[in-house]
Formats: sequence, C-alpha cells, structure tokens
Amino acid sequence: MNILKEWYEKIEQADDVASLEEIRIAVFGKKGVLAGEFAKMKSAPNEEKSKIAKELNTHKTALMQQLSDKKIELQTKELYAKMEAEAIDVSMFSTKSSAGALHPVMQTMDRIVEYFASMNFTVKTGSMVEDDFHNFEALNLPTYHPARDMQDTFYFKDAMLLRTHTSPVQIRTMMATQPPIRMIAPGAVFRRDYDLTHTPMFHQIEGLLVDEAGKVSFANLKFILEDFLKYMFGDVAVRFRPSFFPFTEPSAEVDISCVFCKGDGCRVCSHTGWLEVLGCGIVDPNVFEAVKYENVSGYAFGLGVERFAMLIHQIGDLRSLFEGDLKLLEQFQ
Ligand code: 2U9
Repeated sequence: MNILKEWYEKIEQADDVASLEEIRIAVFGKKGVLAGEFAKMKSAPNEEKSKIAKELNTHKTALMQQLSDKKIELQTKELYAKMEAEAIDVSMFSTKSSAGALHPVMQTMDRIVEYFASMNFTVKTGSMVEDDFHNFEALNLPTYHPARDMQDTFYFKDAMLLRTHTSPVQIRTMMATQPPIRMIAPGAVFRRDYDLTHTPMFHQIEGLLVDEAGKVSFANLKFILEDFLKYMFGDVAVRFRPSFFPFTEPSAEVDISCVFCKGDGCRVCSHTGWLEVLGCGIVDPNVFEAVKYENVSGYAFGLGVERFAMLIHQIGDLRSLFEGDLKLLEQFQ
C-alpha cells in the first residue's frame, strides 16, 4: 500500500482548498488511485482478497477523514485571510458633517422683525419683480427725477423691473386697505451697484405707519427709532440729521455713536465718531395722493440689513457676506 502512503503527505502539505480538491479527485475519483487499487485487487489470489479489501477500506476511511479535517482547516485559514484583507478601520477619521445655521443676514433680519412685531407692526412681503408705478411713480419718483439714477436697476423687456426698495409693498398695501396702517416690509432689493459697501442684491426693512391727519408726528418717529436702535446696539447715542428722500418730507438720516470706538473716532466711522444706520421721514403728501389716501399723516423709515449685520458682527467687507465662505459663516452658528 505504499502507493497510498504518499497521499497522506500530499494532503498534509496542501496549502489551499483548490489544491486539496485536486487531491480528492486524484484519490477518490472514478479513475483515482483508490479505484485503481480496488481494480488491481481483482487479479490478486482469492485468499488475499479479503485482507487487501480490508486494508484498502481502512485507508479509504482514514484518507477521507484527513481530507475533511484538512478542508476545514484550510477554509478557516482562507476565511481569516479574506476578513483581514477586507477589514474596515472604523476608527479612521471621516469627513465631518455639521448642522446648518441661519445666515447672519437672516439672523439680523429676524431680530429686527422681532422688535417691530413686538411694537404691533404687521410683517408684509411682496414680489421682487415690480412695475414702474409701484417702484417709482407712486413714490414721488417721476421719470425725469434725478434720484432714479441713484437707484438704477435691472429692467425686463415688458416694462417690469427688479424692485430697488421694498416700498412697492407699502404702496400695494395702502391701495388694498384703509388706514390705520402699521407695517414693516422686509426683503431682497436690487440696484446697479458694486463696491466695498454695496452689492447688486441686498436686504432692506422698511417701515410705514399711517393714521388720521395730525395724529402722527416726527416725535413719534424719533421715539420708536431711538428705542429700536438701543435694542439692536445697546447703549448708543442716536442723532438725526436733516436729509432728503423723494418719498418723505421732512426727511432725516439717523446715526448712532460708533460701535467700534465708542465715538472717539476711528477708521470705520471716518473719524467722525458716528455711523449712519437709517433713513426716515414724514410721508410726502404726493405719495398719499398716488394711493388716493385723504386726511392722513404718516411716518416711514428704511434700513439695509447687511449694514446692520456688519456693524453687529464687526464684518469689514459687505461682499464677504455673499461668498458662502464657511470660515466666516461658521462663526455665526
Ligand atoms: C412709502 C413711503 C415712504 C422709506 C424710507 C429711507 C428713508 C431710507 C435707505 C436706508 C438704507 C435705503 O437700504 S438703504 O440704502 N432708506 O433712507 N427709506 S424713508 O420711505 C417710504 C417707503 C414707502 C410708501
């Protein structure tokens, strides 16, 4: 049975499941070593046949057992090798994900809206695409008016335009409802402007209060704006400077003492100690005439939300608010 002995060794030395299978076929296959040995047995003398058969069967059982044990051993070895090759390192770092947050301009807008809502002002919004009447004509800005140049905007083919201020919302509100009116209009507006302090799109909040003639005074306007600016900027000084707007008369620009140098004078306030933050005035009678209001009086004001956000957060360049730069935005989460 020497011929069978070498197969024990071959099984022992097999180093993968595939070569073990080749060995199995070579030993147990139809034309395998065992079949050959059993065939040879037929030509052996009769008295030896049973001894040979017994011996062959013993080898057959032993070889089968060894093959089966070896197969389990090699399968286990291959499985472990595969697991090691395909392993995922769960301790490896991955791209950090973070929760989003409101843009600083929207956070500022929310805070401003919150103040005026607390003072019983209704919040109204409108379309960003407007017509000449609601954006200019009704606001005492006739076609020839030089102030139109300062609010140059983007025109569509059919005499429509991108609104240059949120005032069309107040015009539409007045044309749709009767006084008293106490409203603010927050939203995006568009102008042909681009430099350190101007972008072609920015956000405004305008306010309008209308009541019976004689009931609304500049003193009322002064009170609410001073209170509002102290709510936004803390303990600042507030001053009103005479100015001009086509839609208000008299008009004023409103300054606060510089939040950077506390009024001593610095680069941000051009060494004046003051920062301009608002425009306001008593609504011009021509505006009331355009919306067919009679025997009323009112005040109005307007502000740029980006400018407020810049002053609150001490941001130097207005344009940086529109660049989507996470290094800047993540500071306001
Ligand atoms: C109606 C009547 C009057 C709104 C007003 C201003 C003064 C003003 C500027 C602030 C900075 C525009 O965003 S900004 O560049 N606005 O100075 N706005 S009074 O007056 C109105 C509005 C609507 C019917």
